[in-house]
Amino acid sequence: MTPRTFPPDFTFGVATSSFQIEGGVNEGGRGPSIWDTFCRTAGKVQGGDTGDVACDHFHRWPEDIALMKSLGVRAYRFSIAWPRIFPTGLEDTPNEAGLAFYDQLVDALLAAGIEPWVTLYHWDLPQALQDRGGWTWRGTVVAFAHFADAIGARLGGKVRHFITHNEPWCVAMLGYMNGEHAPGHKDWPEALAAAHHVLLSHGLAVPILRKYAPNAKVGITLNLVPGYPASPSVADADATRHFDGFFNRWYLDPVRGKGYPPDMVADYRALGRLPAEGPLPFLFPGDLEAIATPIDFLGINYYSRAILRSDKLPEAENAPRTIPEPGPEVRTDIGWEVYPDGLAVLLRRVAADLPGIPLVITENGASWATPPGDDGVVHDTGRLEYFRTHLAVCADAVAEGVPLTGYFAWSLMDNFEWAYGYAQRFGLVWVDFTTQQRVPKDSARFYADVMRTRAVPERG
Ligand code: IFM
Repeated sequence: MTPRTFPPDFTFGVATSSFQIEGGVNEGGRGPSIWDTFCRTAGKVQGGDTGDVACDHFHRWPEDIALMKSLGVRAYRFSIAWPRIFPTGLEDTPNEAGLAFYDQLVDALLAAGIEPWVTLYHWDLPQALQDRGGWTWRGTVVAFAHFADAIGARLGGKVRHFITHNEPWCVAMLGYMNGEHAPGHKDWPEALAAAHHVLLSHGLAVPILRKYAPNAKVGITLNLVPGYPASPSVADADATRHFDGFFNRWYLDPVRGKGYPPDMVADYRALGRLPAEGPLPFLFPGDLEAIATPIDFLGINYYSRAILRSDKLPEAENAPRTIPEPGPEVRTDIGWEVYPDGLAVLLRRVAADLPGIPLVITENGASWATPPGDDGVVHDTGRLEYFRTHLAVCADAVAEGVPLTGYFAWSLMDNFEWAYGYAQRFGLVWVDFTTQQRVPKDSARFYADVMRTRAVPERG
C-alpha cells in the first residue's frame, strides 16, 4: 500500500513547556510561580516532585537544540516562563536576563534551521499575581497584556509563530475548579471567571503581538476532547451535549465570535455555578469582541476522547478522559484511551466550526514509561504506534481538505508532568533524571523518518 504523505509546506515539530523542562527556578532573576508553590504543598504532586531541576534545559539548551537538529526537527514549540520576564508580574520593566535567555534560544534555533513557535502562557503564573487572585482577578489580564508587549518587543522581529495560551480549559478547570493543578482551588464561580480572563487576555494579546510582528501568525491552543455517548439514550446524548459545552464550546465559541454557548449558560445557572439570572458576573462590555479578535490559526491539543454516561457526568467534569468504560481499548500509563478516530472526528468538526482558519495540532502524544532495555535502547512500540495512527489520521484529514497545516509531537523529551511529577513519560527522548542523559527512543527514530520523508509508513 502507498504510504500516506503530507504536502511540502506541512510543519512537523516537537513541543515542550517552560516549567516542565527548564529547572533553574532561582536563576536569572526568575520569580516564584504558582507551580513552585504548588509543588511545595504537601500531597499535590506525586512523589513530592518539583520543577527545580526538571530536564535542566535552562543550562542544557544548546545540547537540546543539537538533539533536535540530529532528529531533523524543523519547528520547536516552547513556552516563556512569565516569572523570568516579570518576576512578580507587576513590574513596569522586564527582567533583561529573562528576555536574554529566550532571545539566545531563539537565535540558536534559527541558526540550527529550527523555526521557533512561542507560547506565551503554559501555566507558570507569577505567584505574586496569584496572591492578588490569579486568573480570577481582572488585573492579571492587564499584566498579561504587558507581558505580551515585552515579548513582542523583544522577539517579534524574529519569531513567526506565537501562541497566546496553552489549554485555557486546564488553567481554569484543573486550576480553579477541581484543584488538580496550581493554584489548587475548588470553586466553580472562580473557575468560570478564570476561563473568561484567560480568553480575554488572549484577545488583548493578539493585536499587541501583531503590532511588533505584522507578518507573524498568532493563534491560541485549545485542548479539545470529542465526546461520545455511552448509549443511544436521550440522557446520554444530553450528557454528551453538556460535556461538549463544558470542555470544547465554552472556549471555541467565544474565540469564533459566538459568545458563551446559551445552553451551557442555562446549565450553569441551573447548577448554581452562575447567578440564576442577570448578566454574567465577569463579563464587561467589549470583552466578547476582544476575545473574538481574528486569529491566524487554531492550535489543537488532542490526546483522547471521552465517553459520556448521564449518571457519571460530575465525574466526567473532573476527569473527562478517564471515565471507566468496558471494552478492548488500549490505554496509556496515564489512563487515557488510545483513540485516533477521535482526532479524525474532531478535525472535521473544528474545520466546519471555524471555516477558513488553518488548524495546527500543537500537541499529540502518549505516556508510557518504557525504560531502556539491556541494549540501551528504548523500544517504545506503544508510543510509536500511537504516533503512526494519529499521523495517519492527520494525513487523511489533509487529503480530505481539512486545513491542517502542522503537527507537533508532545513531547521532545520526558519531563515534569504536572500533578504526576516525573512518573508519566511523554517524551520521544528518554531522560535519565539522575544523570540528565537523553536517549532517543524508537518513536523518535520513527518520527524523524516521518519528518524526513513526509510520509507515514504502514505498520510492519
Ligand atoms: O504535559 C501536558 C502539557 O503540558 C499540556 N497538554 C497535555 C500534556 C500531557 O498531559
